[in-house]
Amino acid sequence: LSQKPCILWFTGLSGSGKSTIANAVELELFKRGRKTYLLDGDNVRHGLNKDLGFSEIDRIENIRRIGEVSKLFVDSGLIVLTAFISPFRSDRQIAKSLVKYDEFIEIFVDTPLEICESRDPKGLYKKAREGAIKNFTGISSPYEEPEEPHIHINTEKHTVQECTDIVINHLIKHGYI
Ligand code: GGZ
Repeated sequence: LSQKPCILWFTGLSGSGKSTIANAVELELFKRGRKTYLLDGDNVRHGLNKDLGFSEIDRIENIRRIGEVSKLFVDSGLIVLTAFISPFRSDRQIAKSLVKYDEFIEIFVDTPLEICESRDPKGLYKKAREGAIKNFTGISSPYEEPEEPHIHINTEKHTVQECTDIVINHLIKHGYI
């Protein structure tokens, strides 16, 4: 089965659904016989990037390393999925610039702050509001929305399955799979 290697770069707030959708897309690609690798906080922030926190400078370095690792995986022929807030436009632009123009697909997981905050599965927004967590994205640290994402997912309007289909259909339409 053929595939055109690329990076599916998911960006959005904490609790927006990036990881959920990225995992569902990866499962669908696996079912279709495609080779993938998913980078997320679980396998990156606990390992390669465990020396980094959430200051602006650390987030910049976090995304820089993730971009470089993603590039290596693209070179190895994989469809890479990344699920990080990646709040700064300039950092996403740098990650994009590391690969060929058609190898980077920016996916904006657009869930309003109020919805993310109402979900708050780990209680992080509550802690951020109380000031117990500093520099929390959306509360005390900025999130710069993508201006022209390749895929804009409005999660309020779609189920996880529909969000997954949107991404898969984009990959089919543009000849990645
Ligand atoms: C944002 C934070 C913070 C702060 C801890 N701000 O919902 P989660 O828990 O699982 O996802 C968030 C995750 C964000 O890490 P990223 O590597 O994606 O961020 S970035 O791209 O900006 O470097 C959240 C948790 O880490 N978390 N402190 N202050 N999210």
